[in-house]
Amino acid sequence: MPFRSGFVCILGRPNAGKSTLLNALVGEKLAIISPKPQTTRSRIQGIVHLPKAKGRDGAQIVLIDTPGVHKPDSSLGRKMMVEVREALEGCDLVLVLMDVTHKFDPRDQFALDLLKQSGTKAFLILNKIDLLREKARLFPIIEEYRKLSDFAEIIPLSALKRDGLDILLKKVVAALPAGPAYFPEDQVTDQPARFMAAETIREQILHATSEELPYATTVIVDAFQEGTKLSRISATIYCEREGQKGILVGKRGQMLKKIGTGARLQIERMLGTRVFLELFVKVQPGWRDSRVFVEELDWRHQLEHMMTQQGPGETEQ
Ligand SMILES: Nc1nc2c(ncn2[C@@H]2O[C@H](COP(=O)(O)OP(=O)(O)OP(=O)(O)O)[C@@H](O)[C@H]2O)c(=O)[nH]1
Ligand SMILES: [Mg+2]
Repeated sequence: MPFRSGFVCILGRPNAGKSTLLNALVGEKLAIISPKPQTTRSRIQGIVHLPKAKGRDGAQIVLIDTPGVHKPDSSLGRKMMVEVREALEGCDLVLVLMDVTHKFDPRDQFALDLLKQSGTKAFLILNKIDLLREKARLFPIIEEYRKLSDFAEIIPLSALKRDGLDILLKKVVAALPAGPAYFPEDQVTDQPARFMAAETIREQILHATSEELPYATTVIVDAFQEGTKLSRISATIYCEREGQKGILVGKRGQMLKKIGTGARLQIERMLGTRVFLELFVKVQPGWRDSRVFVEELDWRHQLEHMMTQQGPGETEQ
């Protein structure tokens, strides 16, 4: 059989476990995770390399993690939904992820409507089965979901416990067309380390803060110098109000220190070098509603800007 490859979009409501599934399938921490909805803000590719083995064709799956489908009420939210639509464009298969512990509601329907518009073949993934006390409960749930849309497969699994992933991978590969490997074998994502570092800092903020603050915060890496032994990173955390800045800095800088230490340890693991991380906090009133600011946050946009500023061949990552 020929080598198979294709683009597979992971779609679903906030908090369904899309990023957890991406990381589990790729086997690396590429996307940040949190129990708070709307954690992911831009689409990220994660590449699964499957060499030819006994009983299996060789394949490359380019997974695309997306922001949770929701009705946006800010420029940031609208941009997140643009990211979802762009990810759906031209993909070969959609994995619609639903949290099996939640009852289907109009917000899930919104995700199904997007799927319908795209007209792409889809699998329904019922995630978080580890939370079902009685596994027999799955059968009526599967029957209920079967009526909702014309899914090619319905696969229950637990992304967190990595239960059911082999079956999923097998079915995904079988659904992909014959095609070339799009990425070299050592590449697992399209997202440069510079932006993964920004996301890692944001993940620490999501875990350390509550209420409005996680949503009113964003991170931009201002300088990123990767060395062989030591890497130097300087980043700015933007929030919307002075009070939020106070919380982010904390008493005698304690909160910022906690965020910085947590992020540094993870970035050190990612880069394989020691990291000197410098963090600043700035107030940017109403940034979530500034179309220009939100556009500048887009890492693809930042990357393009850096390329034109530095000229080809001189790019820091
Ligand atoms: N028990 C259980 N929890 C899970 C599972 N998959 C994900 N979670 C948890 O669900 C929460 C949300 O996970 P994410 O992967 O960030 O969800 P997401 O769909 O990417 O969310 P957004 O980026 O906000 O759209 C986290 O607390 C995860 O640990 C699962 O299979 N079982
Ligand atoms: Mg996510």
